[in-house]
Amino acid sequence: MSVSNLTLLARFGSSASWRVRCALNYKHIEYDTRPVNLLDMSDENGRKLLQLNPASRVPVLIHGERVITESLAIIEYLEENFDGPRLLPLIPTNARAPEPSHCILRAASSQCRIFA
Ligand SMILES: N[C@@H](CCC(=O)N[C@@H](CS)C(=O)NCC(=O)O)C(=O)O
Repeated sequence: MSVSNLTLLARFGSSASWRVRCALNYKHIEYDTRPVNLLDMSDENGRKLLQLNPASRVPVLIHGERVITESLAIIEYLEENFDGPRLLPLIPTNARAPEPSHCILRAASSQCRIFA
């Protein structure tokens, strides 16, 4: 799959951004990074973030026309759409319980808004 149109809106010190960067690099996926200054979103990258994610949080992955927010959702998207080393264990869909993923999403969403 071509990856030339993969862009990550991210912040250097953001753990959620690093989570996605680790996944991208582990899978050897090429991407462009657009750094966002969460303290001043008046520049182009900041305006892009506000346009794509009204929650004004990074990371945001842009893949062509698709916009994906939430680091764990991005990681799952990468796993399902790109080749490379696996990030998640191979578990048949019908054997997965919904609870674990809900718990993980809650855990990730409980990250405090340090810039609010
Ligand atoms: N649950 C989200 C958390 C995203 C998040 O909180 N990002 C922080 C940086 S680590 C952020 O953008 N904070 C800006 C703000 O809260 O205004 C995820 O996993 O992507």
